[in-house]
Amino acid sequence: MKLRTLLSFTVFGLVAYMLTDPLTTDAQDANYDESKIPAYTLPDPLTFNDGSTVASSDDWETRRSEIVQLFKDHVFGAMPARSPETQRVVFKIFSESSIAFRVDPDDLESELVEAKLKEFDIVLGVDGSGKEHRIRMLLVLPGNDTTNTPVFLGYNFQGNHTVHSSKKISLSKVWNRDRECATALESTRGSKSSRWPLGLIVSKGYGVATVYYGDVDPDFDDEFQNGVHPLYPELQGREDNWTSIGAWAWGLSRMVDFFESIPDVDGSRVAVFGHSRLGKTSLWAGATDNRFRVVISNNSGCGGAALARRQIGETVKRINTVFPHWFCLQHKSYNDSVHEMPVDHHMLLAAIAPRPVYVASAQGDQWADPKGEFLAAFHASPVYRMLGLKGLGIAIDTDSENVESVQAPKMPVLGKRIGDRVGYHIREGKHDITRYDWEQFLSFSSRFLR
Ligand code: GTR
Repeated sequence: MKLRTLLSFTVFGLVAYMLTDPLTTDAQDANYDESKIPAYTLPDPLTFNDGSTVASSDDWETRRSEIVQLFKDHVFGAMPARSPETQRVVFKIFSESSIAFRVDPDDLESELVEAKLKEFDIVLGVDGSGKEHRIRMLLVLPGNDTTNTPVFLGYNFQGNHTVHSSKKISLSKVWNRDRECATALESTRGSKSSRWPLGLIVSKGYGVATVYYGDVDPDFDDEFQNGVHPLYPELQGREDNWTSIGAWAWGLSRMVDFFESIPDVDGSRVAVFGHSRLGKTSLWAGATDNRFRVVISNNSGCGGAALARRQIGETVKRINTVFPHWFCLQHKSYNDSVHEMPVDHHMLLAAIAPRPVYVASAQGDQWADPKGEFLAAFHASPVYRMLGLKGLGIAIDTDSENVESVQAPKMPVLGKRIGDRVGYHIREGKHDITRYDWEQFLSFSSRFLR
């Protein structure tokens, strides 16, 4: 074929692909008009399944367990039960080195901070065929000889080596999300470093722990044949099947088991965070495991912090269709009847109470419904208030404190963090994690991790 013919075929193919790709067309065709949101009533996190009221903080743990169970049954699926056996940690150190980071890599005059890099291979279990399931964690610690460090724990999307350009970090050797190559390319080192301001985080005395999420479960629909799913085959073939988000959340809990077994990290001071699908994951991990001291979701949208009933931007039907492995079978039954779900996502945030939860949105990320993320934070807040704590704690059009019963609060202004135990910000810009986001996570968390 002549080069020009090949080129025109390629351009034609690309245009045809862009017009037919469900990700592009659905995002364009989605509803972004507030006036078209159907009327909805949110289920009340402070009413028990039997209709009785959660009268006092003594009732909360029982109601919280009910909410978590509802999310298992209707949204994210079941999880392997915890036992001393599943929590037994087997690991080995893969590498250990020293490094120094600029607090601001764009400013060569900024402070240089010492840090330690450690890589661990952690065994999560042995599947039916006798194959060990291992993950590799990158742990970045402040200083040179720190113990009991509070850490931010979160997955990365494309391999540990993408968080910083240092050659001391090993290249990811598993399925790569963008290219199906066995080992990641050298050229991708540090490619996501703008999302990981390690110098800034370390300068505040925190560590960072990260694992490539595909190490726990590759992110495609293979009917749960790979990743950690073969470890628990009994959790498949049911309406509340163990999903990919469920597997990633479970993996985060196993990482806390690991922290509890090493001196470097204080396992009781772990902030779990995640962006986008991994923000949905961090919320689910935070709800199911109360060892996470702080829970942070960034641009998590549909299936994360955003209220499903608003049906604006990404919808339950669309997410279930394009990413069937993220949610359980039962969740698909709400594709056309989201109002029948016994939960909405303000209850996912509430299930983290009394622990602090932070929700971050971006103005240019309407697909994730920033307003729905904010409203979920707002409607989770009465739970905190019932517990004698301040949730979002916003006063709306009045001077009084804690006016969290007002039905239609206004969106906070761009670039201004609000809240108390429930924190929120919306910034300018697109779907991403920025240094600004991190500055907010750090200052929100400092009260609880110190
Ligand atoms: C999108 C998806 C979102 C979000 C995002 C991501 O395609 O529609 O729900 O999770 O991916 O994870 O980057």
